Amino acid sequence: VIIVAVVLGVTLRKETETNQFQSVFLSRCETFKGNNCQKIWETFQQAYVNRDPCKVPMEAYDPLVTAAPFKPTCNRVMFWSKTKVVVHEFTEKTDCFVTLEDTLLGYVLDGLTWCGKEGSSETFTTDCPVWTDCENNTVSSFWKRVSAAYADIACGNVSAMLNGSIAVPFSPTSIFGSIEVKGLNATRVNSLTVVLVTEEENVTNCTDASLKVLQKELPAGINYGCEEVPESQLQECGSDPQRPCGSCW
Ligand code: N1C
Repeated sequence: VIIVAVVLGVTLRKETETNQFQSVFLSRCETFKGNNCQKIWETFQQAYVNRDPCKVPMEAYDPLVTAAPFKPTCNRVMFWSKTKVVVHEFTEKTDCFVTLEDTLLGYVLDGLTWCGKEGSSETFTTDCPVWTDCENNTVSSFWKRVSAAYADIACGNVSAMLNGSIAVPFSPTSIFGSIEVKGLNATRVNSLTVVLVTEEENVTNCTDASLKVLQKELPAGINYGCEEVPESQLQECGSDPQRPCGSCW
């Protein structure tokens, strides 16, 4: 009886882990109208279920990107690196900019952890490998794949919020540096404006060496600009929803 109870208990616990994750996935997905969320969920799962969580390449999510495609977005795309809280505080308040987390796939998976296991059809949300454990892990490969898709649909003038309070605001190994910058399509994108968010104690400014590296990495034909914007100015700017887009810096 004890063995049966333990086996049953473990099975039930696993089922709830999958079910809990699935219900978060589906309820977040349903907030975007006009999508087949059940189909998107099934396509998503196929990327990692029954696989070694360290052997999920970014291509595993290709069918997902096909099932939930990104729409071309001109002049509103906002990338970011090491500014997750500030950028979303800002974009939440104005309709001028769209981050990946404002799109269906970015919104659904933001802040979540998931992985599969060989020989199992479950989704696990604990003990999943992270970047430092292995490069091709379930979660990093997802962000790399959707970031590539997001860069690919960017058009016109794009922006990137970087952190002026750290020594190296542009890192070529970040997702922004390694995937998004290189993935911009010069036939569609005119310019990239770096919004370097500064605080009272500025560590860097627009003349920073790492930003020279960024300019070099930018595909030929895309113009570059940089604005130093104090965090207080961002907050002020975001608090006035009537303010015209593009007047914040
Ligand atoms: O590696 P980063 O930043 O440069 O990646 C940020 C960059 C943004 O422009 C987004 O479009 O890549 C996209 N992106 C996300 O939208 C995202 N949401 C949550 C990348 N990563 C994202 N995450 C998680 O934060 C994910 O787990 C990843 O590893 C971090 C990236 O943080 P970063 O180093 O500040």
